[in-house]
Amino acid sequence: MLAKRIIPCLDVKDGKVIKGKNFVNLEYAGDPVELARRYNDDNADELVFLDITASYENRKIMIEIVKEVAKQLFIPFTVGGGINSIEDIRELLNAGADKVSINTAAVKNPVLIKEASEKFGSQCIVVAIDVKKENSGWKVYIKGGKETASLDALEWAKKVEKLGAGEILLTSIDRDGTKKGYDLKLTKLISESVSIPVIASGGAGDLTSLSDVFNKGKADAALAASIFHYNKYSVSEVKNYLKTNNVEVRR
Ligand code: 0VR
Repeated sequence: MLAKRIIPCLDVKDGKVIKGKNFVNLEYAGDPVELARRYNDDNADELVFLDITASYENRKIMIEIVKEVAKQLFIPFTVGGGINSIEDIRELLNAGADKVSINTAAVKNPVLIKEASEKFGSQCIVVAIDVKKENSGWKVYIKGGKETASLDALEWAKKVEKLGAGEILLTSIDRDGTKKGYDLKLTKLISESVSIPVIASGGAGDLTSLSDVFNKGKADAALAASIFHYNKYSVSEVKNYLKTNNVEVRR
């Protein structure tokens, strides 16, 4: 059994880390370089950086910040936000990212997943899937949760695996920032339907929500933002709790 990973997430808007609830009401939560250094030193297994307002003019800001953040890290570094071409991916990998996270562009142009995996290796390609619970299932949203993709989350997860995605970053918009716990039914459904790793995201709250997402949600990794940025827990505290509750984590 592979050890489970704990992954802090820096949601970045105009060069600053922000945090909201359900992807709205965004508030300042810190400096990306300072937080990256803190999480690297606090034994995080990986770090995710999401530029949530990525557009062309922000693209250049993003590259410079990615370079600065990468200098703080000795752990795998995933960067997402507005990525929509092979060139964007190459630029970010050259700037120090180990992996990229593709969301909207994957929905609009699925063959990008295939091309990028073939070119850079599937281990570099994370497909982010943001979802909202609707009736009996979960629907996929793009553009920072602002637009429905008219896709069923389970069908889309299976498709991105076939296209060559190396990992899925699965975010519940309903749970984002609420600290009510991850959407365990969603996470379990997707984790048991694909053979690539699933990173659960959205809702991390008390320590039991972390053990639950592994034990009940069957996730391979847990991403969290609020509990870390607002110092509810340190990464080390989370990992020590998991170790004492029989969840295998790295040192
Ligand atoms: P917590 O629930 O605070 O741990 O948040 C985890 C996760 O939902 C967030 O780090 C991140 O995925 C939220 N994402 C986006 C966004 C937030 C605001 C606007 C857009 C986006 O596009 O991912």
